[in-house]
Order: sequence, then structure tokens, then C-alpha cells
Amino acid sequence: MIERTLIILKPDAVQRGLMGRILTRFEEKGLKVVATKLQVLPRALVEKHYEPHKGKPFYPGLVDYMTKGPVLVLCFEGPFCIEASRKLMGATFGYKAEPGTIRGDFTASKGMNLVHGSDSPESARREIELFFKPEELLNYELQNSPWMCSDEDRKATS
Ligand code: DAT
Ligand code: MG
Repeated sequence: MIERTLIILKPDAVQRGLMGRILTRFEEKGLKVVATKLQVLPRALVEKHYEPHKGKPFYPGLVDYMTKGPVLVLCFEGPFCIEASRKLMGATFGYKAEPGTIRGDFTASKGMNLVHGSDSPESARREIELFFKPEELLNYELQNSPWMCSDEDRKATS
């Protein structure tokens, strides 16, 4: 199953100079970038993005953190992209995330956890629409895609 997911390299990833290393994890996994923008996110957009968490005690701090500096917003595409990306990211809290994952390798912080990734097909659809216009999502083939995604992958369901 070919899916798309929304990934955000959060302000701490940009400020700590980790964009390249984090992006490499996704590229090495065989996922394809179909859209990207570097942006200081407007507060209203962050509030909308994290709407499912509205009312939780960490919500105001989360919105502050996400608006503190530029972020790199990306849409990735690939086989089982949503679950694959979540596994690459690791558990939500840096100190709990397994070594080998992005969060597990690069942060011990609870909330300042470097990267966002959609957690389901529904949230991926909602979040991608929030950050990108349809024409900003590129359709192209990677030269090595026959070696990273089989016909079986395309047909399979998760
Ligand atoms: P994830 O980013 O792994 O999908 P989430 O959607 O549950 O996690 O929460 C969104 C972000 O909010 C998360 O990346 C970090 C922050 N957060 C979540 N729970 C928190 C908590 N209990 N204390 C502080 N920050 C929290
Ligand atoms: Mg989440």
C-alpha cells in the first residue's frame, strides 16, 4: 500500500543542525519526498494541526514550542509510509524512545522531540491538506523505486 504522511522537523531539529541527519533516515528507508517547505508556522496553523490535543495540559506549551522558530514541513510517500515513519521516529518521549530511532538517538527531552509524523491515514490526510496545496505535492518516480517497492507492496494492505 502506497501512502503519504506529513512529517515536520520541529524547531529544535532545525536549531540543532539535525535536519540533514533526520532527513537521511527517511531517505535511507526508501521514502520519497513529494513536498517540502521551510517555514515559521503561524500560531493558528499549529493550533489547528494539534487540535486533537486541545484541552490537554501540555497543549499551550506545545503550541509555543512549535512556533518558536522555523520548521521543515515534508510530505513523504512510500510503502506503508505512515507506520514506517512512526517506527523511524520512535516513542513520543525522547527518554523512552529506543536507541536507533530518531528520537531515541538525538533527544532525551519529553516534549521537545524533534519530529512530528502523522499517526493514521485519517490524520495524514487531514494534516497534509493543512500544510500543502494539492499542486505542491509532486508526482514523480525515483529511479531506484523498482528496488524499494514491489507490485506486492502496492497491492498489500496493512
Ligand atoms: P506524537 O508526536 O508521538 O504523535 P502525540 O501526538 O501524543 O505524540 O503528542 C503530540 C506532541 O505533544 C508530542 O510530540 C509531544 C507533546 N506531548 C505529548 N504528550 C505530552 C506530555 N504528557 N507532556 C508533554 N508533552 C507532551
Ligand atoms: Mg501525534
